[in-house]
Amino acid sequence: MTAIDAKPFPYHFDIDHIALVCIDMQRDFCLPGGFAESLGNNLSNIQPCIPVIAKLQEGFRKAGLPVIHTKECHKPDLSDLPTAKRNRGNPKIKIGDPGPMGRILIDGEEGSDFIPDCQPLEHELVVAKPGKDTFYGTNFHEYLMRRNITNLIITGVTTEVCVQTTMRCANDRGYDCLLVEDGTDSFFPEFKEATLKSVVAQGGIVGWTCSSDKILDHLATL
Ligand code: TIU
Repeated sequence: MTAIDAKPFPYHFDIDHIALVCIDMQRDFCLPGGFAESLGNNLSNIQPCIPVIAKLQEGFRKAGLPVIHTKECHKPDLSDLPTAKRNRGNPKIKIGDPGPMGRILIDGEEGSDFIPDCQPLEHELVVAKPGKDTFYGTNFHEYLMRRNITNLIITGVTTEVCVQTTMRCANDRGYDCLLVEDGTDSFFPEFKEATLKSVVAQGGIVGWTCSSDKILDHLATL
């Protein structure tokens, strides 16, 4: 067992049971012409976490620790897209419609691929998920249980949507989760701040947070 200085108290973990989870670092969320921009979001708000996540990926890989990537996307026939989701957002351009990076949020299209700075390595797990919760409609839980992974270091976009949803659902399944403060961003900075505060409130009701340098410093000592 080892520990990182974190909020609301030190985060204890065993190095053999930890993984980095990078949520939805896709062109559709981070680049012009994608899903997020179609919803009217200001993309500049989520750029700061990109180099931080790239550095964490490098640190985990150097330490020989698992890096897991998720991507929010749907099947080309839209069979996994509920009407309740398709009907939300921009009424003029919806999930599945053609955009500058291919069909919006569809698996296999350019927009649903990862941004160049956060590309998975060939052997790393990529979880294609139809929802905000990484466990919904995927084999994520089975994968983690098979590898005896109990501790998740969580990063990605957007903080209060897929990141927070996944963190809460992971906590309900028994995972100890740490959300990296500078390794996540929202289109709404106030929502990011509220999420960071809410997960550690009430004695860490959902988990822990800390900055990436604390994790990277710790990995460097291994
Ligand atoms: N719109 C928004 O903030 N997020 C999403 O739709 N998905 C994720 O958070 N990945």
